[in-house]
Amino acid sequence: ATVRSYAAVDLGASSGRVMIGRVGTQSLELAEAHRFPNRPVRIPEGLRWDVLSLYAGVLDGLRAAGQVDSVGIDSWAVDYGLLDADGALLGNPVHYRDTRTEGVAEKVWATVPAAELYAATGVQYAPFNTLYQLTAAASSSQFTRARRVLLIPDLLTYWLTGEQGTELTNASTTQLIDPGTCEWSYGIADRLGIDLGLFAPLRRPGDPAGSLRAEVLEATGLKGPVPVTAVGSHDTASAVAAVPATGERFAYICTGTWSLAGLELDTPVLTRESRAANFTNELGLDGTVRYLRNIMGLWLLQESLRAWGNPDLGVLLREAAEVPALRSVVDAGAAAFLAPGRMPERVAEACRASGQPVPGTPAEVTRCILDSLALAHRRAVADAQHLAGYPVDVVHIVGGGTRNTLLCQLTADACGLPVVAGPAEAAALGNVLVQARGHGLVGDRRSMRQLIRETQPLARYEPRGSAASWQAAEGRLSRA
Ligand code: ADP
Ligand code: LRH
Repeated sequence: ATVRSYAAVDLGASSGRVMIGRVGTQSLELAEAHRFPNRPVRIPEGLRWDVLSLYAGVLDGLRAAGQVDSVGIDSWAVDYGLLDADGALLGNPVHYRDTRTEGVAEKVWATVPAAELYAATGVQYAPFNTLYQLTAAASSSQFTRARRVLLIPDLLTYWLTGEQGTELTNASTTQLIDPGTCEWSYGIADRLGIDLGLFAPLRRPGDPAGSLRAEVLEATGLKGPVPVTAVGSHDTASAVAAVPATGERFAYICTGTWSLAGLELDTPVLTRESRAANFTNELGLDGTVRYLRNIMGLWLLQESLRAWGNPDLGVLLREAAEVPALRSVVDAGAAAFLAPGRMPERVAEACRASGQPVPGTPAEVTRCILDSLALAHRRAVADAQHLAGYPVDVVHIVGGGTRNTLLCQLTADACGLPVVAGPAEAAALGNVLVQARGHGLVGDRRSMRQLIRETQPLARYEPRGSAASWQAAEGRLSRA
């Protein structure tokens, strides 16, 4: 039987990796070729992605992966690089946690009211939506020289192949796409003076995106031609494609630096209630809608670990499991936790401000973070079902957070639903399978999910205890 190899480049906010997927009609194996840290750098002008070091990591990874039938790239959303008239990168891409967008949304809403923006784009409010970033950048001298905006995966694709495009699932996070038509929202861009000509033409998952340039072949030792295929280049789109669900009635939580919790739907939910609840309608494979809420996620723990000098995570999680449950909780959806720095102190301050016991030791802070995340998962899963009128009977957790068994169990307890956890490298698997689909090795989304279910290790967590303690904790937060 035919087995083909695909390289999935998956860039997360905490690490980048190049994974090799070997796919046959009944088989799927994933192996890590190379993993490298993603370290944003603060310079006088602000917080920036070190995109050259990421590109170097991609080249090292492709070299380690060896000969493959195709390459696909996904990364975190919303951020972009600017190219000048010669196609050269203008400065380092700005990090979505940079402060340049503070107060920008209000200015945008003075021209296009928030309600109209939501009706047209379906995108939740987040200060870092590309729309607000472009508005913040508009008057800079760098921006006036820019002739092209390439989202991060599209920028790396351009460097690998010399070809420019804008992949749709990631474009849907810019707040400039109409989720009903899956085309640019020309009206919104026009009113805000955003030149959509800066973006390269849209491409969809599965579309060809060029082939590795001769220089890249030389740098990686690969033999050409090696095609690059557009995948769900938003990491969350690729991760959702790899949720190993059996039926349709499931919720998912993609856990990594962020927790993205919600549903896969056929049509967007653009109601007033949905906007008030800050749910987003991002695009997935085959025109599906990823109806979800952004939750701060394991960022809260990553930043705390950094503050503590990176102690052993396994030991800390075992200690946290011994701390009494739900002593204090914070709102893990709050934008107050977006910026880097002083995380244990900020968590403790939030507990103090809401009149709850203040966690002191790293184990106590960790427990508070995990309880708070589980609580935010519970709220998002409940709100999504209610707002979309779409009840579910199981919650799938995918991404790096599936390695945190305490978080998985707490999420099952909080949601009062069984949790199926895995795969941990969901984004890479979704990336691989879209490439394999182009070669006819897998069929529709259902069969992609089935192949993952049959080949990848999954763990099941049954809900324990009663909902009462979670309801009470929710009450403490809403009074805060
Ligand atoms: P991203 O793609 O956003 O960079 P990942 O999906 O790689 O994030 O998930 C990273 C997170 O997974 C880490 O912040 C950590 O909390 C969690 N994680 C990774 N390995 C383990 C582990 N062995 N035990 C518990 N948690 C883990
Ligand atoms: C997760 C993610 C998420 C976005 C955020 C900026 O990696 O792509 O879906 O909202 O990064």
